[in-house]
Amino acid sequence: MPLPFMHSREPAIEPVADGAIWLKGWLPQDRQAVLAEQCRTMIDAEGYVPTVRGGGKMHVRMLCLGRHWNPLTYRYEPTRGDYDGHPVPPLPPDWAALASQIAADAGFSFTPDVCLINFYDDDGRMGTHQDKDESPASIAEGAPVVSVSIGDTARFLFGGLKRRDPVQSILLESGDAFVFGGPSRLRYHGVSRILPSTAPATLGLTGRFNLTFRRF
Ligand code: MD3
Ligand code: FE
Repeated sequence: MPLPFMHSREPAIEPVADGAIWLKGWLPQDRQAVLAEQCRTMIDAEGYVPTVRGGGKMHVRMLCLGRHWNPLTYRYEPTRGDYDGHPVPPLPPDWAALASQIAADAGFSFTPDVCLINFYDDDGRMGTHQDKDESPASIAEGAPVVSVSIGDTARFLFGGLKRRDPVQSILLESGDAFVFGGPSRLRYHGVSRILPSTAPATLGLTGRFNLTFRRF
């Protein structure tokens, strides 16, 4: 039986760039299991594969909490205007508290109001992009994005402020957190591939959930 605060690996804090802090093994396995189960339930009930401008489909299954990110307009909305018109499920307060705690460990004061859940199967990926659809006030006040990885390992690509800047390849494992703020907030990034069957066996999970907490 896993011990109450067992981690997948020894926790470590690693600054990757100015404002980009990798918190390896931050989330203990028992909390990973709880999050995995909550994500599974919510994505199965209300998740969808977003269709982007031009009609292509993304290679993740997505669910927005707190506010809906519209993949056709690249704007945040109170309802799912591009998909089914449903209201957006709320961001659970204990999830917001988790993100605040992670941000604090990275040196940021942060209260999120949005979480995007992305589910990646074996073929899941996300092209390189910038996250710049949050409000100008949020970007200006320096609110970070907090990411939590659960399940299979992902090859995460972390670039610079220009699309052609050099890219770092980082393996994000289950339980890792990452905080992107300050001068790293608008860096290009993406997920080039999932490493199948690498999730901790105790999670009973095939695939990867990524939670990104934001302040709209
Ligand atoms: C760097 N998600 O949802 S998380 C996204 O693994 C997104 O699902 C990826 O990119 C995923 O937009 C990457 C890491 C991440 C998230 C947000 C960032 C890195 C970031 C925002 C700014 C800079
Ligand atoms: Fe992103």
